[in-house]
Amino acid sequence: MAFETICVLGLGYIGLPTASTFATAGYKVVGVDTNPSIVYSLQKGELHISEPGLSKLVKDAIQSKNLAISSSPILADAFIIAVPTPFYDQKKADLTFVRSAAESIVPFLRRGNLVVLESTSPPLTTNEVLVPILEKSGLKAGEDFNVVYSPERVLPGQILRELIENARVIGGINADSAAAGKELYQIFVKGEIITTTATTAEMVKLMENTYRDINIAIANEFARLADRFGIDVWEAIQIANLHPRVKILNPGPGVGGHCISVDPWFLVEAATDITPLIRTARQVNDEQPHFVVQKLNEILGTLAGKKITALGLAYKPDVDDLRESPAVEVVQALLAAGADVTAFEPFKPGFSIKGIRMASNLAEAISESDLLLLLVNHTQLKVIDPGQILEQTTARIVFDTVGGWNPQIWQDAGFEVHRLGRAD
Ligand code: SAJ
Repeated sequence: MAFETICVLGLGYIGLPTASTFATAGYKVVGVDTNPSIVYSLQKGELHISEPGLSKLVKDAIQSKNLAISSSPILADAFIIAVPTPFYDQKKADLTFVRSAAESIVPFLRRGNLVVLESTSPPLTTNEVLVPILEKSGLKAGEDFNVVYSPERVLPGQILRELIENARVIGGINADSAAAGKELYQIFVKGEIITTTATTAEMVKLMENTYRDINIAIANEFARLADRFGIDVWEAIQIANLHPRVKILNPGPGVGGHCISVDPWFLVEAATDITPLIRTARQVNDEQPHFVVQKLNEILGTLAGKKITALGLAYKPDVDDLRESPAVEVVQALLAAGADVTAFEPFKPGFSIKGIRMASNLAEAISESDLLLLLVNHTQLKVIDPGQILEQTTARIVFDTVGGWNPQIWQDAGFEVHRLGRAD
């Protein structure tokens, strides 16, 4: 099958890099988004999301005239659906965007086309949700056109590199579909391309993120145990990880982002009766911001009226993404407990949270403070020199939730140091 025109639906963190990468590889691509302001800004070459290298890639793609941005699909050889799959408050997957993207393809679907679903989805979505919608075209999936599920597995902050270098799983509704999907992604993927069934590919994606969630949950429980038994969890993890078959992850204030904190629920929703471990891990990680707040209450005696400087609000180090961020949950809980919170997020100094004072730089954030709270291990927060800031802050207590600061150096500079997972 020869692909000449590719239509990518959903121009977010995955769709936009994917569309631009196909375009810079020489293929005609139409990127579709239903949000008019995204279409308008992209047509002017302005990005609505931030990811290293993406701005240049999109500009190159648009300048090459291979990438056009539109609000509706066109006739194409391949359609790639890369829309979000959020979840409702009841922890249920919301497939509204997947369904409407599929519906929008129906009038343009032709014999010989390939349709790819990339959005993270509950098991069986490709076969039981996507295929019936596409067959409204009167064509038969697997005979007249091909359908695959191929999840994105790239790490925010490293999307452009991982898109090309990571192994790619292509799950077809039949063997011909899988072969067509492999041919499409061979255009730019340098990692291994593995073909399998659509449902296996759906499970692979959910299993990867669930595995990571459970491993972070055990690290968070180890931090609580270390605190209870009077040891330093960071030291214990370092020693345990010398074992050749042990790789414990880092504890922290919780698990955020739009993937790991969401995807395991898709499995719990799909099979509640057989997923107690997955559910419990989610609950452990969701409770972690409150564990941090409880520790702060113990350190300060009370939170009411205490001036706390929260350093970092992003969901993880060195990104500007605050979605589902545990750091944001911590500051909101501190506010609810009556603390006077100032926050500094170096990647989004203009961000605002009701009731929180946002500082535009470090000096402003720390000047009037009782306690400095490190919530995100951003490189520029990790390298703060306690000796240098001692005179700039009224705070003499620090609480490090991410193991970013060397306790000895901070103590030597004159601070009382507390760390998550370390009884002091
Ligand atoms: N975290 C910890 N301790 C750790 C590692 C992470 O507390 O040792 C926290 C982070 O601070 C963050 C959250 O977990 O709040 C998730 O961060 P992450 O770096 O583990 O993952 P994401 O959400 O940025 O990206 C994940 C990746 N999945 C896996 O590593 C299995 C990525 O490859 C996926 O493409 C992405 O989810 C996705 O889109 O599904």
